[in-house]
Amino acid sequence: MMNRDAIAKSIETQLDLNQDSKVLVVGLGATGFSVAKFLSFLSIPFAVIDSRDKPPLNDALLADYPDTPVFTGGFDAAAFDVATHLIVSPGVSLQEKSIQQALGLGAKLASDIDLFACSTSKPIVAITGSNGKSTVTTMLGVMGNASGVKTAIGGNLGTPALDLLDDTVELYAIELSSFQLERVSVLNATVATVLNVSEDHLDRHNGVQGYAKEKQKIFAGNGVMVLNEDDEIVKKMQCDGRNVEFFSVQKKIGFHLQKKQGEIWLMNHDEPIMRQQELPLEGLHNVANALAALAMGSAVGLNTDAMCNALRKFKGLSHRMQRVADVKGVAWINDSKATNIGACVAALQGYQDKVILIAGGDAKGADMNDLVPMLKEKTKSVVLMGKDADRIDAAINGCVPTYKVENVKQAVQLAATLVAEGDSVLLSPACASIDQYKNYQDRGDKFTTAVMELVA
Ligand code: UMA
Ligand code: ADP
Repeated sequence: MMNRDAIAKSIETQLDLNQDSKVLVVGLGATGFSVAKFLSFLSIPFAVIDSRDKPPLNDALLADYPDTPVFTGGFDAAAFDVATHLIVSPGVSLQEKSIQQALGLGAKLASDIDLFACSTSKPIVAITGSNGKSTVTTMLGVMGNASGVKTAIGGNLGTPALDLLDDTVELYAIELSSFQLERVSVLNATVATVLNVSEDHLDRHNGVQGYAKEKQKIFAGNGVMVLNEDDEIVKKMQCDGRNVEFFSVQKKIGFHLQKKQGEIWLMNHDEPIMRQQELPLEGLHNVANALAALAMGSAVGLNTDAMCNALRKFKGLSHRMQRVADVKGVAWINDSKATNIGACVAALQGYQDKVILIAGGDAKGADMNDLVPMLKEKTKSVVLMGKDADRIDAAINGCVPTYKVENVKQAVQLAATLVAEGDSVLLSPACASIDQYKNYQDRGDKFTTAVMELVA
């Protein structure tokens, strides 16, 4: 973190924001609260607004900053009218009428990520993509720390970027969602990647192209671009005059795979760096994630041996292809974080034999027909739950046996009646969980509990 005066100056220069500004912090979740703390630190006056009646951090904010004007239960136009700057949380759509009106009247838009980027001179590694962001961000954290470089990880991953700022941190690895990127103007990451682009959040973005355009904003500035050679949309993001590094699990380019004396090696161009079989994570998509992480780590000068050692020990994150139990020869896998089609496809691709799939929830406007070829190839039957169960069933249209249930617990109970020894039951919903659960963790935990009840 730079000193207070340097940060104030940087924010004034880059965001035209100073102690005379009237800032409205829109959203009082984790992001809004981090922004409030940060503005207080700089003595910049602000008010907070949230459309919810009782935003999650309302009480915490009032306990710490009792004099803050807080508006809840709607987006009151009066609060917006006086604002010179809006700092809008990622959960709030920029298409909100009051936001559009305020911007039309000349208010400036900024985000917590802008404030963060203005406040550090340390290298920032920025990661986005439809899938693999959290895995790659966490890999960079373990690789950085294993290399003796104090690395802080956060952003969409969980800890708001502003809460990571600390003098002792030497490297920031920040996961960014398309919602965060759509409101970023200052980032200039030392190295950035778009891991992949598949349909997601189409309910909030203007088609896949609009969604990809938001993701591309991660490259604003002049840092190194790390691009996925295997992704048609991503590889076209290459800009002239920029340092570019590729990764690929299909072609021999940049960080890639090569067979040597019967073994597959992860390569840094011509240099073999580790054997694929040393990676504990399942699935080719995780090999792609490791290559992307290695490319980014190398771009910021991390030590190759230390990075590889960290990857050898990295067992992955919960709710991503996590084997929760083996019951009578049947593997039960929790991939609740598969909240879009791309993640579910990647999960199924990893299987040789057909699985019993538990899917469904909120499809966020995605075209479920895109999932069907993989379902035909890799599933014995599909147990469907949640808001868009009927839409998925209509897309499957009888080409695989389907069963409809009310929730994930019933899905486990039903799947248990379908299995034979040697089968895998995979929860990889291809949908968000918010129609029925608090979040994907809650859905994954309820899956695990139901599986454990079977064991008992
Ligand atoms: N909300 C309202 N009214 C408001 C403000 C928010 O209804 O005035 C709702 C939103 O629609 C949303 C929820 O409240 O459903 C939370 O929104 P928020 O902006 O307050 O969220 P934060 O608590 O600040 O958390 C955000 C990210 N959440 C979202 O983008 C929805 C967190 O990512 C992130 O970890 C955190 O900032 C710190 O950077 C979570 C997420 O689900 C994990 N991200 C999505 C994803 O990964 O698919 C994008
Ligand atoms: P994100 O943070 O982008 O949601 P995660 O690392 O949390 O990514 O993984 C989310 C889901 O996507 C999990 O189901 C995981 O198995 C799957 N996944 C991870 N990496 C990839 C990838 N490179 N391509 C496709 N799916 C992936």
